[in-house]
Amino acid sequence: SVSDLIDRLHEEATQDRPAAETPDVGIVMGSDSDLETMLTGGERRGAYDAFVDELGFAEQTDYENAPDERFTFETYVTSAHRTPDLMAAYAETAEERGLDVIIAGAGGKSADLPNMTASIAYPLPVIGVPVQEKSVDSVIGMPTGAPLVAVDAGKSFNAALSAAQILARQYDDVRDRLVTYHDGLRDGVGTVSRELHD
Ligand code: RP5
Repeated sequence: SVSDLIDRLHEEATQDRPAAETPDVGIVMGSDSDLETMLTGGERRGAYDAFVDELGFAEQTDYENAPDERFTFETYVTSAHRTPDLMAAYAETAEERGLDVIIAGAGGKSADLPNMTASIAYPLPVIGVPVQEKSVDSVIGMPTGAPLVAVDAGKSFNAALSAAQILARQYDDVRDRLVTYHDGLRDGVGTVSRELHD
């Protein structure tokens, strides 16, 4: 239940676990209808693909048991409107639970989860993902003094890369993986124009 989950988050926040065993990135979203955009990117690719396929992260489903991979993310569905208490508990405990950055996605015209999470989790950085085009203004429209970094609608893939860029300032290994991924983007660029001119 939601209250069990809230209790568990607070309990985990009191545990003194080594950094290698706690999730590095938290992915939260307002509804399970956001899962596809947030994780697989629908017709594009999403945060899950960026983390697992491109950067060698693993999903940590259980706070107690870290996977073999050093860098991990966790995924939670929590709504600013349906479960504001769970949203607040997640954001309040994020830093103590060992997270370095949160990716928060929501859709609709009242996409409040990213900005509320950013306000409560401050100073932890939060990257907002508007799940739909109509959610963009709601996600980016933060008052002066309340920062939230955001990507374009549906671009959870880029949110994962941005989260990794934040981690890369601290972990050379993540930096190297990002550079390798970026170098790979060069493959194929330029090919079409050469073929057209041959
Ligand atoms: C938002 O409302 C959620 O993030 C979701 O994108 C949208 C619709 O949610 P459901 O009605 O599909 O659960 O808060």
